[in-house]
Amino acid sequence: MNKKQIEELQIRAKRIRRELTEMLYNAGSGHWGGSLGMADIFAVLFFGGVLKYNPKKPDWVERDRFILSNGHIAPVYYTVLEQAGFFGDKKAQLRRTGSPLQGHPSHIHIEAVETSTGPLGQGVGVAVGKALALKLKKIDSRVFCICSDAEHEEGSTWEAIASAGKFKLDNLIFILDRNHLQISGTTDEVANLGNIANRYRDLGWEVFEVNGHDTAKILRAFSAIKSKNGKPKLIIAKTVMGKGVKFIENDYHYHGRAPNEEEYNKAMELLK
Ligand SMILES: Cc1ncc(C[n+]2csc(CCOP(=O)(O)OP(=O)(O)O)c2C)c(N)n1
Ligand SMILES: [Mg+2]
Repeated sequence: MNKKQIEELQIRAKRIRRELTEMLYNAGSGHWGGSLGMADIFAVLFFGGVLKYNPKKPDWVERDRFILSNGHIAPVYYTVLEQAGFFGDKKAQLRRTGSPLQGHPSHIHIEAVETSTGPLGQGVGVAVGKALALKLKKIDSRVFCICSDAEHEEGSTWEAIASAGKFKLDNLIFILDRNHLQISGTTDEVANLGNIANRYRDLGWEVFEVNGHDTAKILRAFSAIKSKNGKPKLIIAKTVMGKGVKFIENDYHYHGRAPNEEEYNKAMELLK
């Protein structure tokens, strides 16, 4: 990618941050901090030529499977699906009764949502199962799964990671939203995660680390993971919860809060 294309992705990420902020403000509830923190990664995945998808045919067999395991950051996902054309002209409101934009992503409501998520640790297990199924069916697609650091407090997450190593699922890519925060404090305060990279390596994974807000480096990380070497891949994205809205950055109280009117106005100034 050249400099201009990288700049376009940075502009895209800002637009994603603005639109998800508006979506949350209109809803009056939802998860703002983590959504802002993952906007740069989502921009590269969906608009940087990484993921294979067809908004007109969400069930296209050769699509890459994308799973947002930390389903609470649904606002960034919905914003991206909308910008990528998955919703056509339909406008829906977040968190309204009957709306497809449920508080957490729901496959029943949106076909493009590969699997419903929300319970921490659930999506990672499904991602491993889908990667194994693709191998067995000899379909040459990949599974991309975004997951959070608090999900690594769940025992079942580690069972899934161990299985992926055992089955040599080199068609599986996890992107870890490593913001060191969760709902009630830092991940260090709440649980001891140890050295996540080493734990994955021990279980047969290849591990990459990247600044989750540096578009050029994120692109480079995604191009480094193409090798079919029998190892599932983990990209640890070092992120800042609330990125782009200075006055909420790194504050876990914004894990599950939507902006009030004053915060919304201030945020939109910052995201111009
Ligand atoms: C199995 C399960 N336990 C508890 C919860 C409640 N819960 C929602 S988000 C969260 C932690 C959030 O931390 P993280 O996933 O790292 O997301 P971030 O705050 O960084 O966006 C918890 C405990 C849940 N959704 N699922
Ligand atoms: Mg976190």
